[in-house]
Amino acid sequence: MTPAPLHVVPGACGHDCPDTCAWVVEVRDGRAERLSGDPEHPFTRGTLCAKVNHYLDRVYHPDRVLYPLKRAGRKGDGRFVRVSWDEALADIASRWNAIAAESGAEAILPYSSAGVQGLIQQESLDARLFGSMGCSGLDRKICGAVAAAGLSATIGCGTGIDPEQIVHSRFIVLWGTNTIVTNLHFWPLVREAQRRGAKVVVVDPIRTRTAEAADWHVQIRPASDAALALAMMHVMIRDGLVDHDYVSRHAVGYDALVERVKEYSPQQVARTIGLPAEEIERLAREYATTQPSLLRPLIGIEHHRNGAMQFRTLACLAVLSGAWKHRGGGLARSTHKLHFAVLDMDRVLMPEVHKPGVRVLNMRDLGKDLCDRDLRPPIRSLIVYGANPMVSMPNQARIREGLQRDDLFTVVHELFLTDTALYADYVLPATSQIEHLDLSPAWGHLYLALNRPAIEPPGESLPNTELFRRLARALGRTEPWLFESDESMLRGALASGHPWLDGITFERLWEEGYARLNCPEDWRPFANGGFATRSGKAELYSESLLEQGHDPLPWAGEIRAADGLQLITGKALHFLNSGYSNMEPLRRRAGDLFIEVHPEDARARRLASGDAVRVWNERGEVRAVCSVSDRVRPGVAWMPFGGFVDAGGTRRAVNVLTAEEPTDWGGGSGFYDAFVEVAPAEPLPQA
Ligand SMILES: Nc1nc2c(c(=O)[nH]1)N[C@H]1C(S)=C(S)[C@@H](COP(=O)(O)OP(=O)(O)OC[C@H]3O[C@@H](n4cnc5c(=O)[nH]c(N)nc54)[C@H](O)[C@@H]3O)O[C@H]1N2
Ligand SMILES: Nc1nc2c(c(=O)[nH]1)N[C@H]1C(S)=C(S)[C@@H](COP(=O)(O)OP(=O)(O)OC[C@H]3O[C@@H](n4cnc5c(=O)[nH]c(N)nc54)[C@H](O)[C@@H]3O)O[C@H]1N2
Ligand SMILES: [Mo]
Repeated sequence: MTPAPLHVVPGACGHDCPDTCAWVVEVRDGRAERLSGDPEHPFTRGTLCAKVNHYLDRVYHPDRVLYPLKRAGRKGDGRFVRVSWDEALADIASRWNAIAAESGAEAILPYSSAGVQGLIQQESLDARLFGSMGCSGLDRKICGAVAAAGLSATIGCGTGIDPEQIVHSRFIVLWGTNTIVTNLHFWPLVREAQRRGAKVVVVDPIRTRTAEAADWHVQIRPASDAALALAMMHVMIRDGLVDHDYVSRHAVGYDALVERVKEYSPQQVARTIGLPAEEIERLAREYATTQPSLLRPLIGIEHHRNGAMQFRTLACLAVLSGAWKHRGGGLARSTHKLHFAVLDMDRVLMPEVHKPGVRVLNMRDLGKDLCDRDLRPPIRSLIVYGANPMVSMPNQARIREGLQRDDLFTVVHELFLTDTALYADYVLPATSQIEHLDLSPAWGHLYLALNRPAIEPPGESLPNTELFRRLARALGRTEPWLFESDESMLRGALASGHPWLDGITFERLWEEGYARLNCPEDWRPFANGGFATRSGKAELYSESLLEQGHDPLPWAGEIRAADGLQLITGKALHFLNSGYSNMEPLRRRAGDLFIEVHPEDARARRLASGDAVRVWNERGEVRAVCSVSDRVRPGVAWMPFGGFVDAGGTRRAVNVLTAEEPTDWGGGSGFYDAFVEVAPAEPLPQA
């Protein structure tokens, strides 16, 4: 018998990750046999990651939700029965129509995040449908928004140079980012720069894998980054290491900044930062004098109460050094806006059809808002897609309490019965990335990829876009723009006429898989100033911040101190946020939920490695295994974020310990300003 022919279909990873890898799927007889990194793609270079190497196990996982499910037990206990799409859609539509008639459509909250990160599956027809209904809006500020807002206060935007230009840098500071774990495909470029003579510094309170691989680990106290940047500026100003030519042409507020940083000598702030003054001095001098120097932050430092200020001060540092003038110098963060500024997003989202003036709720506050009896109108229905807030948002206990409300009607569109889905009235089956069409812009590089569907959706699963078409129909809507096809929306987005998209057509992407935006190779966005601030210059002093009630000058920001250990809950190697934590062998490799505690703190609490411990604060408690480790500083503890059971086997996540703590500005969440106590627990039950 001749074997069925093999089809090779190019696509791109849709996970919320800066790397957006291009992949190739080998399909035989309708079944994906192999999925591997595209060897030709300059960023992917033929490799995937610890998670996506198991992507096909995710696609064909026996636990995938394949049919619409209706709740048959109490919320949270996981009993569901299979129903038809028609039945589910008709029921959802009639309930929503009733809620809208009684309380107004604002009583319905669509809740989505970047679970599928792509141009149309992440957000397109949903924005048109829910926007035109006048449902509550969602302020999606959990990831990246604070960084962008903080940088914008100084340089007018949240992006910097093309990250690939890092190979031209000579002094690289990976500032609060764990590249080897979270941005793996960027690491070879860091290495290449190192081979060409660059020094690689990591600023992180934890000795991460990335810190271990760097030339210099600056192990600061959490949230003291702004203080460190101010002390570095103090040294640069004092020692004549400022690029005065650049600053005088392209910045405002220098004299006021000079006054301000007088309070931040390395001696004065050494204790706050938790480093010897000499180390701060040396970092400042090497950073200023080794050009091109590059600051590379991702997300880590935005998850503190002073998150925006931390980013604002980093941007000031890059202005004083004049590094923007040099190839590979300045600051490199998310490239998200570079893609979205050249694609025609208004064509996709159609803001003109949205009802104006609707209430907007911050995603961080889901638990609080669901439990708020005074909220007018109350949230009576929730539809969640591309997100798992029960695990990923702060204050899990409060979210659980909210989702348990009998008078809340919850719909979840998912691939798996996540912790959020367990509380749904309806769970609707979603496609995986190899089953739908999308365009994949990247937040870690400038390659735009087309993701082609490689296999048929299993069971009755549907892409997000198709779900919203069917919901619109069930709601009795007839406007043609609620039913536009996926391909038509993608073609529309590509037809912006922006020169960076010249020649990047749907046909070309279909054939070639991806294309680099037509950004010049040697692109130095701020070499000659041109900042998109109100003054048109880099704002070391910011009138706009003053108007919003903030200090117009950079300062250390509010650094929270409390009893107990400051708990950092960072990204885990084997999980993608909460994703993959339901899968063997990834769960096995990640092991039981653990907490890393410094030897001094362990001694004071009589803890040893391997001990079963309780970790708690005023919000809740989890069980973990203790790991005594000098990867953390005294006073700091680390736990991985993402798993869905604690070490005692209870379905609760580290976010039981975090609060809906707003950041200074930018609307984010101070996850990492959580403080906990740790004590021995009774021995864990044998696994
Ligand atoms: N394997 C894996 N990869 C991922 C993800 C995942 O879950 N797993 N998630 C993806 C997502 S959504 C994102 S946003 C990115 C995030 O990518 P990163 O920003 O690199 O990841 P984080 O773990 O959020 O934080 C980075 C580092 O900041 C440090 N940090 C915490 N507080 C401070 C501080 O006050 N100062 C300094 N200097 N450092 C601090 C943490 O210890 C951590 O090592 O990763 C993406 N990639
Ligand atoms: N303590 C702590 N909390 C954190 C963080 C931290 O570092 N520490 N990091 C924060 C950050 S940076 C982020 S980005 C958030 C992430 O928080 P979330 O956005 O909630 O991320 P995930 O947990 O990955 O949940 C995404 C869900 O989308 C589903 N999904 C995937 N593809 C599709 C699709 O095509 N359609 C539909 N309908 N669903 C799909 C996945 O199965 C998954 O369950 O978490 C934040 N929470
Ligand atoms: Mo994120």
